[in-house]
Amino acid sequence: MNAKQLAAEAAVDYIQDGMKVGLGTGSTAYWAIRKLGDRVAEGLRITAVATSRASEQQARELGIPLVSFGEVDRLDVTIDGADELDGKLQLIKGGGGALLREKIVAMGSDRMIVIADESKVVGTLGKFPLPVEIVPFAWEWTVAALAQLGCIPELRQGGGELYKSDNGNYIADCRFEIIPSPPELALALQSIPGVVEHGLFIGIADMAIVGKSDGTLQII
Ligand code: ABF
Repeated sequence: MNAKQLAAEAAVDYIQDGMKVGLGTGSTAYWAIRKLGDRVAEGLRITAVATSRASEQQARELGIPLVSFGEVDRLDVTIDGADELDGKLQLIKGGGGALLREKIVAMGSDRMIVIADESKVVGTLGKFPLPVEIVPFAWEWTVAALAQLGCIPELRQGGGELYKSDNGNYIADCRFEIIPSPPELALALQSIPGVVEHGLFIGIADMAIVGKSDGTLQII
C-alpha cells in the first residue's frame, strides 16, 4: 500500500454510520473516496458533499450518496489532501484547482482531517506556489497586486489556454519560496478586490494523518 493510500484509509476509519462527510480532491483524497465506497458497499450509511467535479464523479460511480452542500447545514467531517502542511496544521491547498470549494466545505465541517504522504510536511510553508483564485475581470490588475506582496505570480494554464476553476475563475500560482507568517499573508490577500479565495488554510484543519514510506503513520 502506498503512503497516500495508507493515510487516506486511516482517515476513513473515523467515519461512522449516519455522518455527513466532505470529500476532498486530489490523488490522496482519491484513496479515501475509494475506501469510503467500499464501506458504503458493506452497508455504511453516509451522505457526502464533493469538493470538485472529479470527486463527485468518483463518488457517484462508487454509489456514495451525494447531496449538494446547500442542502445540508453542517458536515461532521471533511477528509482532504494538501500541497504543503506544517507542524501547526497550516496548509497550502489548491494545487488541484479546487481550493474555493475545498475551503467552503472544510469550514462548514465540524472536523477537517488532512491526509498526505510525508513529502507534504514542511517546516515553513511557501516552497509550493500558493494558488490564488481570482476573477477574470481585470485579472492583470489583480496579478500586479499579488506581485506587490513579494511573490512571482503566474496564471495557471490548462490545455494551451488559461485554466478555469470549477467556478469559472482563474488561478494565479504565487511563488513565494517562503511564507514567514501565513496569517499575515492571508489578511493581505483577502484585502485585494479581485481575489476570490487563496489556498492558505489556517486554523481550519484539526488533524493530519501522514503516511510514510516505511508503512507507518504520523499524526499531527
Ligand atoms: C487537493 O488536492 C488540494 O487542495 C491539493 O491541491 C491537492 C493535493 O493533491 P494530492 O493529494 O494529489 O497531492 O486536496
